[in-house]
Amino acid sequence: MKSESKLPEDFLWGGAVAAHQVEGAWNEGGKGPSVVDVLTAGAHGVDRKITEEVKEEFYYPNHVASDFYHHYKEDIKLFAEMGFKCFRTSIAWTRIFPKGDEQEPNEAGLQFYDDLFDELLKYGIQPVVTLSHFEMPYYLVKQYGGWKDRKLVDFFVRYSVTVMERYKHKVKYWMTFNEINNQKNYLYPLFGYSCSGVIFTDEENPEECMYQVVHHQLVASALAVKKGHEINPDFQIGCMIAFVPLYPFSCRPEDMMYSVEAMHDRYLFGDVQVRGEYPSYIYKEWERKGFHIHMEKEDEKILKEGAVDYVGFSYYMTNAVEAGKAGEGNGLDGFPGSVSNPFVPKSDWGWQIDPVGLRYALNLLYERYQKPLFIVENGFGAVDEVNDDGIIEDDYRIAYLKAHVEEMKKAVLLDGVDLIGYTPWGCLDCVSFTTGEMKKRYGFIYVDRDNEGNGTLERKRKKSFFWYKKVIESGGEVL
Ligand code: BGP
Repeated sequence: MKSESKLPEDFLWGGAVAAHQVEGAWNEGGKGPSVVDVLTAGAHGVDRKITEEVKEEFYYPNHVASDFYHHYKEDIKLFAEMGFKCFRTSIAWTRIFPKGDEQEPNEAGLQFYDDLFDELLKYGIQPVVTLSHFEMPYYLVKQYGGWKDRKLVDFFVRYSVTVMERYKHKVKYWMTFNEINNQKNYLYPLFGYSCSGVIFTDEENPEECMYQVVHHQLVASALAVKKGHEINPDFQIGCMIAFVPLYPFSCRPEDMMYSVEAMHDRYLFGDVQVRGEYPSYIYKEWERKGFHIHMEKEDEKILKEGAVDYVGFSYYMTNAVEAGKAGEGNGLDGFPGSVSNPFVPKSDWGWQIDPVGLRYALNLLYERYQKPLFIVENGFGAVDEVNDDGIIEDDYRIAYLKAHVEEMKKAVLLDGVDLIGYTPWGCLDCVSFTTGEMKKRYGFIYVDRDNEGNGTLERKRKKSFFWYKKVIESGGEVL
């Protein structure tokens, strides 16, 4: 590929975070508690705990996080300095509807996002907004059992319409549910709980229950898309899937076929959101397993009318699968047949580092859906050290991102994939979702805060900050 290759002028370079991982101020401005506000800190290898209520003796990292709620002006100024064209964040549902089932929204919460979006727009940075990023109102869990209850569809739609109406002239790019397919990891409670507020009872078949819960979300997502288009026909509303392509471990036909079957897990919810209907393989699976997923008469039509405009996805890694092997995968992925891939290295957290896999992912998704794609998360979680001169030399992060941007460029410039933008995850250091740690950092901007909550919250530009600035300035030419 020619080194002078650039991505198009209107390519959306930026960065991504989620409200609960950066904002803090968990009980300010009339905000109600969300599921993550009762999640304790975890640590390397130790799961985060779901508590019943906030208890003094526990530490809840989200309560302060990076304190973006109070620092957003300073942070946005730094994003502008890097040349961001867009910034992906989520709206905390509990700032708008503190309990989730109210009729009227909380004006202070709405005003906060008005101010935040205005500040971004002041610098010509487009907000890209996720409606639900792992943080539904906790009250809905206690009162209704989370997304098991179909009433949640109405509550979510009311919330979505409220914010889409309010910000219709400020936000063009929306996404409904973050990494909706993570719920396929239903045996890993953190995902099920934070995505849908569901804790399975002993009487339930967790897998069947997960499909019911996700069906409610798919209906809610489709209704939000449809109503969003009525509010402003220029809206671009996407799905957001965690895309971990699964390679066959070998060219043994059994491994190849197993990888195709296994990939159904990756595609399922995106298939519904993009094509507006459930794919044939899932009906067969439900039949085999004897699952009955309750659907209302109108659901088929709702799903059809609420197909998304683009496919947002996160890409961190690939996995390999071997037919007949119980998993020794990376823990997070949890796919039963996943095995270590000897051809790719791993991060300290066991995430396989595979830049070529990003080009592969882009090709797979574009071939399948023929819709614009948006890489809304990608990045390298690492422990950063501030050296004696106060500098953070995160060359490992630069190397990771450089290699991924190179492959992303190939997908666009050589393969013709229609890619809207690229927003590396955790552009501002934030709380890690899976571990609850602060020390697993992704940012271009360092935030002085440690795992125990110590630190001044001061912001510092890392070496990667200056690198990314040049990348954006040159349209991806200088890497
Ligand atoms: C994705 C989530 C993000 C984010 C990211 C990195 O699954 O959408 O919220 O946290 O992963 O994961 P972690 O923070 O656990 O390293």
